[in-house]
Amino acid sequence: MDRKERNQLYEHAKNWVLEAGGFIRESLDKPLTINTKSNANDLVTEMDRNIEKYFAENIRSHYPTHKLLSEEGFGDDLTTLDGTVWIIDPIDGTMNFVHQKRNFAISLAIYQDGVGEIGLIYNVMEDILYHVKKGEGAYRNETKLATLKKHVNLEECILLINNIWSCENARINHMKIQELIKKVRGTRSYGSAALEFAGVAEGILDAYISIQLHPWDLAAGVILVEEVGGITTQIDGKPLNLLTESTAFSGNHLIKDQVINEYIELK
Ligand code: 2AM
Ligand code: CA
Repeated sequence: MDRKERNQLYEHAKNWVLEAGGFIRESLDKPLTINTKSNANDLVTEMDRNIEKYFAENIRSHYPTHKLLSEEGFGDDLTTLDGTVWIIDPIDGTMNFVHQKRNFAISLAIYQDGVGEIGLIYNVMEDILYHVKKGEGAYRNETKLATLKKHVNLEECILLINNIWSCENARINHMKIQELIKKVRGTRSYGSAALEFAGVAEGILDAYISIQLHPWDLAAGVILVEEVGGITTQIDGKPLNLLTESTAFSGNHLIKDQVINEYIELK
């Protein structure tokens, strides 16, 4: 994708993200219909659907050849990432949205033939936009993000981890995860994967692990973290596949090797 095309796409995407954020803020006090999806704690509201519909309609009218991969059903059924693909989570951190009315984000990424070109993560209530154009720097609002520190000992790390992974788990050796939790300086869990990736890219959090993310939870975050010299893989070090649900590690290369080699045992 050339620079001119990327800039034009970026301007549209940014304007739609900011406008969608405005709709959410304006509607925050109105009553919400809340439903559940894969389990009783996996929430969705009509706001998730309305915001995704807004993006789908805009993308289809301005860019009819582009594809959309998204959470709430307005996207395309994709079997490849060929062409220009928008990957969108209209509200990442829906549980936070419902219970806290803050700490949620809009996550939007644009990939060209599988390569991440544009990433936007908008913390709606704090009005903080993380944004990246591949090769042109990653930003938190107008502030350029620094390259990640290369050497951080695990003992000095803040690790993002959902506590549930450290309990009995069919997919991972949870005793090793408990060892990792004891090893690091501290753990955090924000409840919005996109904001967790943004924290890693900002360098205020050192590593993120999850055993269940969808493409729209991580697509923008991956581009942001990569732009500051970090890496995102599956939790066993294999490359991500953005067409399927996946495990994820994100952070600097050194922490990745330590975490994956010493603490991750998939069953
Ligand atoms: P969501 O809010 O868009 O559903 C919660 O720790 C993070 O994991 C959120 O980013 C959430 O995205 C994501 N997530 C992925 N799969 C999930 C699931 N089955 N249930 C709840 N959260 C899920
Ligand atoms: Ca969501």
